[in-house]
This record gives sequence, C-alpha cells and structure tokens, in this order.
Amino acid sequence: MTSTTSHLVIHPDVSAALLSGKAVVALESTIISHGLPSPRNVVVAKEIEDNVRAGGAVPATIAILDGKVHVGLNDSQLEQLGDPASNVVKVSTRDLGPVIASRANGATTVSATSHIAHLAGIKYFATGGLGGVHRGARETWDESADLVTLARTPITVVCAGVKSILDVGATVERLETLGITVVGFGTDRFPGFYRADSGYDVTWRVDTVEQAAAIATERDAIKAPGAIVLAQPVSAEDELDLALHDATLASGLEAATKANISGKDVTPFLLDWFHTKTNNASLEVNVTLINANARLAAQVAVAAARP
Ligand code: PSU
Ligand code: MN
Repeated sequence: MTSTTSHLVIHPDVSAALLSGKAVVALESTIISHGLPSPRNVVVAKEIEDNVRAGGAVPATIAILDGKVHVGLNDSQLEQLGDPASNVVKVSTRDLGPVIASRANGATTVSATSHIAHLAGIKYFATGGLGGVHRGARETWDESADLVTLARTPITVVCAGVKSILDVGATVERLETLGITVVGFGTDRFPGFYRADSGYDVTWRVDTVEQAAAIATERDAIKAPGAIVLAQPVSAEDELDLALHDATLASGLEAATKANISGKDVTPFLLDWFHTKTNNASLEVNVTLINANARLAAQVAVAAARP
C-alpha cells in the first residue's frame, strides 16, 4: 500500500523496505528533467533504477508531481518527468514550499533530494556530480545550494565529485568549511566528473563498501550534522578526452556569459552545451558514471543494512 507520511507519498516498495530495514537508495530527478536530453533521459532514469536493484537495494527516485512529493516513482511518472511538455521546475530546497503550494511539477536537485530523502529515513543517495562553487563566483557569488544543504543533512551521497564546469579548488575548500566528509572510493584524488582526476586530493580514502558503510554508521552514531560525499571516479577508459573537455568548457563559459545565463539556468546550459558540442561523448560519460554510482550506493547501503 502507498503510504503518506508528513506530506510524502512513499512508493509501496520503498516503504516496505524502510519498514523492514532493507537497503534503499534515493535518486534525484533534476538529472532526468534538466540534465539529460529527451527521450534518452527516461531510458537512463530506468537504467539508474535497475543498477540500484542490481546492487541489491530498492531505488527511490524523488520528485514533485502536482504538488505531491513522491519518494519512489513508477515508470509512467518517470516518463512524465522526462517529457519536456510537463513543465517541470528545477527544485532546490528553497523552491520546495512554493512548488508544492502551487501544485506544480518539480525535479529535485541534490539539495532538495537530500532533504526529502533524509525526511523519509533514507540514508544513501546516488547522483552524477554535485553542484559547487562556480568559476567567477568571486563576482557572481554563484555557489550551488547543494553545498549548504549537505552541510546540515546527514546522508551519504555517492557521486563522481563535482562537475568539472565548476571552480573545483574553491568547492573543495567550501566542502571542508561546511563540515562535509569527502571520501574517495579506491582513490586519493578528488574525481572531476567527466574526468577521473580533478587535480585535487581527498582527505579520506576507502577501498571496500564495508569501509564506506562503517564511516556512514559511525557518522550517524556520533551525530555529525553533515553529509558524506563518497566520490567514485569514472574509469580511465571512459573519461572525456582532456583536450575536448577543456575546449568545450572554455567555449561554453564564453557562450553562457554572452547569453547572460545566470542563477539556476547556468548548470543545465553548460551540461547541454557539452552534450551538443562533444557529439554526445559527454552524455555517454555522464550515463556511465551515474550508473556506476547507483550500483555502488546500493552495495554500500546493503553493507550498512547487514546485521
Ligand atoms: N549532476 C548531473 N546532472 C545534473 C545535476 C548534477 O550529472 O543535472 C544537477 C543536480 O541536480 C545538481 C544540480 O544538484 O545539477 C546543481 O545545480 P546548481 O548548480 O544550479 O545548484
Ligand atoms: Mn547556482
């Protein structure tokens, strides 16, 4: 039976898993509605869920439909989110109240997804790349709300670092200041989303899912308020060619400035620029890494759920 708790509509598979202490992995929906092109986005949304299942956990994709906050979606709801005609708003934590109140459709970012997942009692979350400090932030103050939300939300987010379109060095500093624990999975280097190595170190490293689960369990026990970012790099064979990456980024940043793109439109604009200008090579990297993250998050959640 679908349960409705504190304004959340929880999918029956998700609520059954939560009640019996089984592994659940939250998934965001901005990547479906604003990060990937239609119609591939819906195919990928289902693939991500299948990877969570293959890792032994129950997927809970989070989104707002007609003002209802859903934790776990069925296929037709995933299709609705991926349809450009559905008028889906990009929803960060600040947008939750207004979008729910106006009974609109919303795709949740890392920020809003983390908040809702924690509210629902879900401890693991998989995504592609986190938002962070944008290049030029010294003038624009453009820093993703992902960072401040993760500072106060005790969840474990599996990702491929932060998007390489950002000022990675500044983001790494902000992660430290905000009390967010960054752990490399099988690496000492902070991954760079489309690239395996961003050029920065991580403070902590694990090599097994059991070690990752132990860190999350101890964080919960000691009630540290911030998230754990478990950063898994894309493999060397799958990463985007460096010269192509750098050239695309430079032209994309210039185009964004010329077109006066600001606020919440910056990230979708740059992601779309990459997909178009690299003939979808960046899209394939994005899909590969998010599927790998979904599987890893499931495995860590399973390890943590073991008695
Ligand atoms: N990672 C991806 N694709 C995306 C995003 C992340 O591979 O579309 C989204 C996430 O939802 C993230 C958001 O929270 O971009 C950050 O947007 P902003 O920079 O406006 O905070
Ligand atoms: Mn921003």
